Amino acid sequence: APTLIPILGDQLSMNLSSLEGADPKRTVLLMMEVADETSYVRHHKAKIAYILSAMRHHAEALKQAGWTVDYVTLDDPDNAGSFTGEVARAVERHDPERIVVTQAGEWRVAAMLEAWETMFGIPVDIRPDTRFIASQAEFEDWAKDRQELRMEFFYRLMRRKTGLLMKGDKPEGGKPEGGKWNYDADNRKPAPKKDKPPEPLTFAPDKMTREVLKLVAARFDNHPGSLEGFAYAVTAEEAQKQAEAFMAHGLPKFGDYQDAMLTGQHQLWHSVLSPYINSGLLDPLELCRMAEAEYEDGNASLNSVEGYIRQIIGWREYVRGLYWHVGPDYVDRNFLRANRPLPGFYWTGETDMHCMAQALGQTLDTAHAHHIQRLMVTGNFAILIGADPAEVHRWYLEIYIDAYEWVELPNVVGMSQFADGGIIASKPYVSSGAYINRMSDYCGHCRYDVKQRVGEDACPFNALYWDFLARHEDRFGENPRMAMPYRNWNRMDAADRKAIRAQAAGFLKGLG
Ligand code: FAD
Ligand code: DLZ
Ligand code: SF4
Repeated sequence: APTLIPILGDQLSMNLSSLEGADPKRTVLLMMEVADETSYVRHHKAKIAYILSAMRHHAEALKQAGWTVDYVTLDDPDNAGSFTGEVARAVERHDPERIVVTQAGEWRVAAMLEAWETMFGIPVDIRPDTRFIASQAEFEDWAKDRQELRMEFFYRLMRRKTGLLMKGDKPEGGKPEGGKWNYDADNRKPAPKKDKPPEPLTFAPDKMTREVLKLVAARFDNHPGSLEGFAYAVTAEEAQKQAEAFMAHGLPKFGDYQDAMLTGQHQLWHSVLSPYINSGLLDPLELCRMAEAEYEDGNASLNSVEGYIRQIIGWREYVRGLYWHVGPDYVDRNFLRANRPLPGFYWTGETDMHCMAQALGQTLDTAHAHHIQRLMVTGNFAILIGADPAEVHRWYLEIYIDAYEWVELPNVVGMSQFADGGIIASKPYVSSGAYINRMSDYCGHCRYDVKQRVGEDACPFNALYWDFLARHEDRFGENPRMAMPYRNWNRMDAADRKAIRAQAAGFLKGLG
């Protein structure tokens, strides 16, 4: 009897742990398009199209490599609609002697896998996902006995483990390249006037992708987002092209303009590789080695390359470790007791705030926005208005092409909404319009005046920011990292403070 190896939609890697040691002649790989996964939130149409097309292309690549693939499509009339239902049908079809599977990326699906052994009465070998650099045991070992779980320290451990940008033969005892671990201070340059960002690569949909686009348009008409101009890579080869283009044209300025925002641009000097890394088409460590080689060859500066590597072996690994560390009820955290519904314009992009219209519009068009748009525009606005973090979480999970719960949840609930009370972030990521104005060209195109705090034309972020601080003074007033803004707030005269708070109240009332 064969071994059955289910391959989930974010496990599109040839070197998956479940495939290790498997004999292609005695193995059936099972890939399943199922309604539960396409609909557990209202995913952006392009996200569904990307995942289904990448799955179909990966199935072809696996067959080319000599594997037997049993592929169940979404429109199969017998489709059971869930991973467990489809594995049950496959067990009937193939009568396997055992199931081998790589651990799922989230609590919800991990629980399904755990139930299979009892349910089907055959051994189920759930293997760790070795595409991550740190094992969960390593993360737990690092986290135990620590008061604070700061990314920076975990990152240093990963630098030592990988030897990336480490001097000396022995990475464990070695020194960081250039003498510092982190060059973030060099990475806050505002939106450039002269430098033109590289042209985004586009991948014209082939026949297989066109079929998927048709299926998604017909079946997920009520989901947010657009399929028009769908141009994502859907194979490992295409994703590799995008990676090479980024290394050549984006990486050299990645650090400098990491936080910059420009009207009409969602890529800038970013890589737009997260969808491919997260679904398995690209290997995170390999990308870091490519970036390191660009530094060694003198093509990219240390601040850019260190910054890029930190996002991957630092942030990405850290949020993944944290996701499993904090447990499934993290999703219910609401430290600030925020309960406002997310405004309707998050699903339409229709607002006079130009920064928001830009970030939301790009998101609805492409299912992507870069980090600072997610954190300091849409995320900032949501925390300032006191939006319900569970609802904010759902929005991010459904709207971004790279969103799987393990990576999205800590970024949203912890980093962006401070709903975990400060496990990830040491202070809330909030700002007035001044920050957005400094880092972008948005305010010049806006009907609001970023310099004003009160009145018809005042930038809403200003009053909302001060009102947020005032509302939460008992929580953040003593936080040393918030000392400066509180000093400024308390220095304003009482009448100004009152007018600002009235302005914020008026705006919030207008949101309904
Ligand atoms: P680049 O700017 O080119 O960064 C390089 C790579 O670093 C990315 O491809 C990604 O793999 C990794 N990375 C960077 N920052 C992070 C981070 N904070 N956490 C994990 N990995 C990171 N990223 C996701 O992959 N999925 C999400 O659902 C997601 N949700 C987010 C929600 C919020 C509120 C915020 C603030 C950030 C979120 N991020 C998420 C992180 C980050 O915004 C995206 O990884 C990034 O914008 C992807 O675009 P890029 O590939 O061009 O990134
Ligand atoms: C996100 C997603 C979607 C939209 N559709 C599928 C699908 O039809 N089949 C599948 O195997 N995976 C899909 N996924 C990704 C899964 O939700 C993902 O593999 C799990 O979240 C893993 O934990
Ligand atoms: Fe955004 Fe305010 Fe600038 Fe308008 S003025 S773009 S609302 S920060």
